[in-house]
Amino acid sequence: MDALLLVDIQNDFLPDGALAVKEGDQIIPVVNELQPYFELVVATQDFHPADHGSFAANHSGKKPGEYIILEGLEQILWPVHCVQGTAGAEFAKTLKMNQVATVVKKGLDKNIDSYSGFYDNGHKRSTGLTRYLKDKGVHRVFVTGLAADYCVKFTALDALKEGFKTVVVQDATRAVNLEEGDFEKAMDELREKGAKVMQSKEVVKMKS
Ligand code: VGL
Ligand code: ZN
Repeated sequence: MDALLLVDIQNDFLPDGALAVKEGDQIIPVVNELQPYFELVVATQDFHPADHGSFAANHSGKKPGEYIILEGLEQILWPVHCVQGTAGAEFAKTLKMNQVATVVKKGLDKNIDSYSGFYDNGHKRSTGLTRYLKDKGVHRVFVTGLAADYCVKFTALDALKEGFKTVVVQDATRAVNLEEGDFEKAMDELREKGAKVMQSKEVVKMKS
């Protein structure tokens, strides 16, 4: 069975959000169109406590884009985003949620960030997503969402490591692009590690 993964399609990653992804809103109609072709749809939600260690504001004198060591791991600092209980953490208003079977929350531990929907960045704690998908008989995942160079990339890389065939839907994701070219770099790395990069219209054709 195939599953469609919707990674972090939340207000703070849309163009007016706290950690805005350029054109992030443009993926929503694409993702909504894809959903009916899948028997299983799972969403992830970046869901930080206000005192999260990945926020520059929680480290005096630090600005977004700077690096620190957080509990032994290199951590790039972000603007405050996706704080539990705020509108920024909510799913995009136009994202269809009626088909979403479960929501996997991540980034809850203030001492470690979690880009992947499967594990924290130290690969210490599982979110339970692998077990959930395997119990449902999923062998292949199609990854969409935000952002291509962070949470989508790390979710897809972990999916490969966990033994899933992995497809990234290129027009259903956009990048933060802290450096120019990060989108292409992410797609290249994903292909190199064994993921397939497809267009949504190819996915529709294949599932029709
Ligand atoms: C993300 C940076 C920090 C993402 C989440 O969803 O790509 N990026 N938290
Ligand atoms: Zn985050």
